[in-house]
Amino acid sequence: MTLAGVGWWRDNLLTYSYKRANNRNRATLLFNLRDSTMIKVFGHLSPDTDSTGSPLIWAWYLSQVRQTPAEAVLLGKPNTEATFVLDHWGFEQPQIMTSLAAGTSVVIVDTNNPAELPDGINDADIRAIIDHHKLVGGLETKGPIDITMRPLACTATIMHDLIGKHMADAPRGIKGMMLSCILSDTLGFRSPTTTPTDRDVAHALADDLGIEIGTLAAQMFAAKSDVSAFSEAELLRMDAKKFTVGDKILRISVLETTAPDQILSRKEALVDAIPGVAAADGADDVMLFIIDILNEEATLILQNELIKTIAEKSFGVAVIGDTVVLPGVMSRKKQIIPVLTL
Ligand SMILES: [Mn+2]
Repeated sequence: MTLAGVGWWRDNLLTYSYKRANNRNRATLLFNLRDSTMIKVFGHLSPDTDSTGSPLIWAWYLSQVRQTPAEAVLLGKPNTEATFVLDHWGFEQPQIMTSLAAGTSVVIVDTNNPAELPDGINDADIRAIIDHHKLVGGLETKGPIDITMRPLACTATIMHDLIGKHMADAPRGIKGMMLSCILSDTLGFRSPTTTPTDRDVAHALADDLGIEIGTLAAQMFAAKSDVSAFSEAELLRMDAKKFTVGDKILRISVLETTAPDQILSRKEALVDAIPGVAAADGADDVMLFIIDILNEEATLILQNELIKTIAEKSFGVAVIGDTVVLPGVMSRKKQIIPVLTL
């Protein structure tokens, strides 16, 4: 075909599509319909491995199995473990969504807490929620929707069950991502949140993939522990949830690591950064727990009298220095939030 011929085809096809769209309003309407039917699947702000991987798993399931166009997006930069896991299983980093247009179709995974979701979440068209956290309240939907919340350690474990027999069609990357999400949320089965279902699903996936769980978990935790590139303020916000204790609003921050000394060597600088972070985030104070994954204990920083009092009353420990070690404490959800008292 000559160059002129290409031009003729291009012009005529454009005319044809324009005529088919009838008028500008109809064209705009069609565009908006197409845009809003592309479902965005996302987890919480400050995405960890489960909030990065589970949206990819569910977007695969919706698009490829249910024939419903969907894409995974992130509500922020993934943490170092999630970045490692994306690369390890051959995924591009999903786009980071900075604003949510009203009416966008969304599926929310790994949280049901509006404080961990974009502003205007209730103006979106929430199609489904899949989560393993306590019901917080505050989300509003346009109609009845599918909600699946189960007391399992990981969103991906729930998805494994929901996807059911179609797991046989899942590509290696999806299965691997599922396994990584479970190893991350269970801290390699060390966290007391781990259920027999999480273990069984993880072992079945590892057998299927022909990989050794201990090796993958060690690589993931090494990636998570390399926090040298982050500022003190970034560390305090990396995995932090707001919680009210007595009349105080606290940011309960946990850092899961196999190298606690790397963080504890920055203790003074972390303590100096706390007032600024608390003020900027509308909290009275920050409680920072450094979770030692391998030794299965937490070190809590005691930067002032308020935090010392909370530590004594909540964990029944006598505090003397500016840190306290809490043996066996691994889970904010199961062992920290429920006992905090002032
Ligand atoms: Mn999770």
